[in-house]
Amino acid sequence: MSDDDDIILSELDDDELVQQMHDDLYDGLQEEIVEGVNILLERGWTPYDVLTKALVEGMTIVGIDFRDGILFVPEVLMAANAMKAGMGVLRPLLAETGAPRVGKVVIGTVKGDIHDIGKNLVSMMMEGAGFEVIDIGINNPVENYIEALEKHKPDILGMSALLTTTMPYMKVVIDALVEKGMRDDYIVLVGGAPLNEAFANSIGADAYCRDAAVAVETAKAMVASKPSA
Ligand code: B1M
Repeated sequence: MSDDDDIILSELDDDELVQQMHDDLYDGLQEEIVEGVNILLERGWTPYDVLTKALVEGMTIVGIDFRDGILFVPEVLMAANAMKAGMGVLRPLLAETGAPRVGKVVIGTVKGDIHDIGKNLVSMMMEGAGFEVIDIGINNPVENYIEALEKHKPDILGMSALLTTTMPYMKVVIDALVEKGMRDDYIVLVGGAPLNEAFANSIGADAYCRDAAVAVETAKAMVASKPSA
């Protein structure tokens, strides 16, 4: 039993509730996260604010303690699942903005990498901005990307990598596109915490996206300036 059992989320003011949600995310409490998300929405918060201020900021704290050896994989996995539960509530709301269809995106996490929260967030935000998103999941070898590109013929290929050991695989994918003469058919956007602009340039991507909001802005701008647009 923890003290948290006595806390009634709906009785907290917004700041306290967000703070409590950071704690609940840290403790991997899915039900409480879903409840907190719903309360903030009922109080008139936008889905985007709930996502960034209650969930993403909470996950940042988890990331710091994971890095510092205070949290370990099982705890982080629980936090990730709580985050996903909260994102599940927000997903339809973010996709519901009625924005006109602006383009198509195939997105996936690269081979060897199973991190998907950031990618899922990018997908949600892209959907909300009017993109059709085909999410091919995690741990994708080159073949999966090529198959999805040939099948869906998107405007954009998005790749995510969260590990310094998996980010070089993005170049493997881009090199394969070049080899097959497909590279110029797509805008290639890359993202993930260990990347930066210099890395994106060095592997031949069109742009590095620091976060989901930048991904949406970059995608919109690049699709709009495509010769065929
Ligand atoms: Co892992 N992990 N993890 N992990 N994990 C990191 C990435 C790490 C930085 C933690 C740390 O040490 N501080 C570290 C990597 C170190 C490094 O390589 N430099 C690490 C490690 C080491 C590992 C393992 C090796 C641990 C182990 O087993 N010993 C292992 C590897 C597993 C594998 O992939 N093969 C591992 C496992 C896991 C879990 C399974 C427990 C879990 C993942 C669960 C899941 O995703 N379903 C997990 C988590 C949750 C993290 C941290 C804590 C959080 C990542 C996250 O979800 N962040 C992370 C620490 C950190 O990043 N601070 C860490 C929140 C998310 C919203 O942000 O993903 O950055 P982010 O996405 C952002 C942007 O980067 C960008 O937009 C997103 C939204 O704003 N973006 C894109 C991302 N992808 C994009 C694609 C785009 C555009 C933008 O395309 C267009």
